[in-house]
Amino acid sequence: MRKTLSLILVSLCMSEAYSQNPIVSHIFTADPAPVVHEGIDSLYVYCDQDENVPGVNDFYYMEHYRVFSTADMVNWTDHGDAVMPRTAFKWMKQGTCWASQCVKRGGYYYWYMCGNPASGYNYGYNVIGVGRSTKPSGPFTDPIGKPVVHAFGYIDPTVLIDDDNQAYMYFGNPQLSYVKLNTNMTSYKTTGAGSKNGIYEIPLTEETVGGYKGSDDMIVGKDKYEEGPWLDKRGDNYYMIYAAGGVPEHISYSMSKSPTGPWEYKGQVMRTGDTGSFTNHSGIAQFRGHEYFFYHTGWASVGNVNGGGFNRSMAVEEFKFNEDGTIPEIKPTRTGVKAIATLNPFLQQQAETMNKGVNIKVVGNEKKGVYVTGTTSKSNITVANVDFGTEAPASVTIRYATTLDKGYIYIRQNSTTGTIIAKIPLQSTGSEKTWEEVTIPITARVTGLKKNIVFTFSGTADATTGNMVNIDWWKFNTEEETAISNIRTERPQDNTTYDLSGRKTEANKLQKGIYIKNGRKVLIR
Ligand code: FUB
Repeated sequence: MRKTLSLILVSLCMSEAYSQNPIVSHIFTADPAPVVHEGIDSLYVYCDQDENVPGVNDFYYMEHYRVFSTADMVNWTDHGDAVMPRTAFKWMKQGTCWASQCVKRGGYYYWYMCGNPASGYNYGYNVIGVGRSTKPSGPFTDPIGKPVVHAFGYIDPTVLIDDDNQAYMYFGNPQLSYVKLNTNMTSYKTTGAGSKNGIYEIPLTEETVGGYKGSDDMIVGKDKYEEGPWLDKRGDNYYMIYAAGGVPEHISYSMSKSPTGPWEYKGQVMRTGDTGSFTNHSGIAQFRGHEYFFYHTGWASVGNVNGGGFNRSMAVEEFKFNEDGTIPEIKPTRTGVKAIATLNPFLQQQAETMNKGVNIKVVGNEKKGVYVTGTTSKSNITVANVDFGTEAPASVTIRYATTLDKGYIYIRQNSTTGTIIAKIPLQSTGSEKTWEEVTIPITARVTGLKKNIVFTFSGTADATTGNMVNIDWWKFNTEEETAISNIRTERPQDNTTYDLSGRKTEANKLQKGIYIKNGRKVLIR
């Protein structure tokens, strides 16, 4: 469903909302790869979803790639669980959707990812593949039906298209290597001086990455490249940022004046700290003049599952490059980054745009539609930094689908127990996929900048589906907009039909047009 998030820019001093780390709390997310695609005023983060099941898959079990985007740094839009289905890549083994990165070239977005090959495919131990889409949030499909490159240790691809249009893809654990991608972005040049069939290996020394692993498995020197490379460029400086040191990992970096090195080790960016995850994986992106550093932690708890090394969650910090181009040390924080814009509640907002989600599911993709499911009366969705301005809304419209005839969605100020702004009675729409728009009057006057508004739920989940309600989008309405909307105050009891001016109309006198019956729009053709 089309993203219509639109934001009013405000100065930083007007807005004190913070993202709060981790940035996604309704699922576990790992290996963040941030990017601002040319021509789109949002920051996207591509990642994978940790779905470790203790006792079943006690390792990195990931079956879904995920994409999140933001325009304000405090509310993130979850683009669904089917943005790049693993099943679209027949050669990729189930549950091995590991780290990734997406770049745009021409009219296509290319999402590079890694994992293990499915049984029956003779691709060695690790594979790096690519999905392609015309949209940044997909759905992505397999353009070539095979990996781009494969061999033991070929994981964690990072891609940079340089100013001369040559694209470089680095990857690897424990060896850092790169290829020069062809302009089709799905294959690489298989010849080149100093390469083995097009694969260039970076010498891992104290000079290039601060240290190396000795024959007795000990780290020799101050540091050591491990995995998760991130290739980027600012001015004429190239950056290689990577997880280092063995586990627990920290983040270190090297710099060069060329995308192919020689690389010079510069030091640690994020030290091993109390992040609750023994791996770390980072990426940087510049958005509206701010530099952001993304990494992962074990900080989120999802439902009753605690975070940890196999249940990770993405986080973000703002930083500034030093004057000489080096990167300062960045500390992990719980507060995260400041909002850079407010969210306008008078514009249609997707339900999957949120600061925090508890006991909810976000499913679908841009083609099928993305929506949020509230599953229990403990489900809630927090939207941050919402600016109602000076005119209090008179009503709110919500597009939902439910099989329940009991229960409510509440919209509250500030917290899950805050003042109720609107109370939306649930009435069965016929099925979980039959959508209806309902407009409800506001119960508490609200103006100005609100730190949060929170959607909470009451009722009992459908015994068959385990769900309560699916929400597509919501929007507050001014008095003027409300005057031409149908207002439902409670579950409608009669079948009276109204025209859009609110005049009662006899059923046998309906002309062509839109009417309201039982609080639902009826189209007479
Ligand atoms: O997420 C699986 C693996 O853990 C990634 O490929 C590594 O970078 C590490 O974060």
